[in-house]
Amino acid sequence: MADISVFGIPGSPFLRSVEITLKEKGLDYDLHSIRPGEHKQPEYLARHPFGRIPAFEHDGFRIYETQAIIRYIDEVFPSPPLTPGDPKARARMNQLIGIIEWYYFPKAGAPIGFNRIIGPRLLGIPGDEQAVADALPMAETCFAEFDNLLGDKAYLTGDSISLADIMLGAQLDLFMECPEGRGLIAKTTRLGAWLKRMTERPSFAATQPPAMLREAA
Ligand SMILES: N[C@@H](CCC(=O)N[C@@H](CS)C(=O)NCC(=O)O)C(=O)O
Repeated sequence: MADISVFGIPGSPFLRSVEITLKEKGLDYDLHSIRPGEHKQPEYLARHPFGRIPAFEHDGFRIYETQAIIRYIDEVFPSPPLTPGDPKARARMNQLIGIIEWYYFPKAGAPIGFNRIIGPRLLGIPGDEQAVADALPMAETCFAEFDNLLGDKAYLTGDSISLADIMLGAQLDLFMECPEGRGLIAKTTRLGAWLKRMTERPSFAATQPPAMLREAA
């Protein structure tokens, strides 16, 4: 049996992306939950010098950065494949992962999610309304583009799920706990139905964020 360990703060959509990938592959793993703040302590920093969530270990091989982790899992455990064989579909997957990492998470999901969910619910810090307002235009652009890139397909890159569906599904499911997230998805044409399909998957059901985060806003 694979010796797989995942480290992080439950509720992190990046941690959840790794867990969902493992569940989709039918792999067992040990989840090492840490509390907020522990990710800046020496023990965790030895795994992840940048102090971000998650970190991963397989048979003594340690790696961090979510897309590197899930691409590794997909290569080492190829069934079912989560990377399209077709170059154009694979490029689309890579493009979406880039959008999530460069635009959506740092400029929309993180500032809005922190001030609506993580700060008030997990850390007891009141939300910064200006930070939410400043992030909204980028969130609008991202939702419009996710909807556009999905198009009429069942999943982001075709008829079956890819790593991009997993990463975006984990991000948007948490974002739906904010009124801004629910408002934005209501304006899309097909993204809402896609997110429902994703969150109904057993891999999503088995990796729900903690109730205290889901009860937000
Ligand atoms: N590029 C990193 C981003 C990870 C990331 O930003 N994780 C967030 C949680 S969703 C985090 O660690 N936040 C805590 C912090 O920044 O201190 C990855 O893909 O793993």
